[in-house]
Amino acid sequence: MKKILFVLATMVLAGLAHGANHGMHAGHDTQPITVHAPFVRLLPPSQPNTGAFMVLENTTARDIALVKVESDVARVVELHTHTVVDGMMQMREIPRIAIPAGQRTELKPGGLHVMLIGLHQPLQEGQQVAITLIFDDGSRQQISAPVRHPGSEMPMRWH
Ligand SMILES: [Cu+2]
Repeated sequence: MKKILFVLATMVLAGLAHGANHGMHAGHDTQPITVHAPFVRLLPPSQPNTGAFMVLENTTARDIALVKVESDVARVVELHTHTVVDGMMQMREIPRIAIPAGQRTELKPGGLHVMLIGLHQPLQEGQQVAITLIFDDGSRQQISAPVRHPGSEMPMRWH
């Protein structure tokens, strides 16, 4: 019973958050991109850089790309991917992350990610990081991503 109540409460809260989001974008009837399970990776305080991860779902019938990300917690924010160069995994900056019509693009450790470079202060576990996503149609979406250990993300299955 407790579990059911929790699930209901979560649904209600998610609904409220969704409604609030809509209010901020008076010009748009619906939010074209739904952001699932965003988080920022907690690293030791000595690390000046970290990554932000999330699943971006395109609920429209047109292709959309993430082209820029802003956050006040870091000096520079970049879009990154991982590639293998001479057998070594390397990160590199990319100009855009495509979210094809009706599909989901997953940003995850070892893959596509948002790179937060030059953190102004060490992040604390549980802290909420405000992140602004900017898409190629000029629309902006504000999200809040909790800071957590890389190993503690909720298991997600999209199949
Ligand atoms: Cu990176």
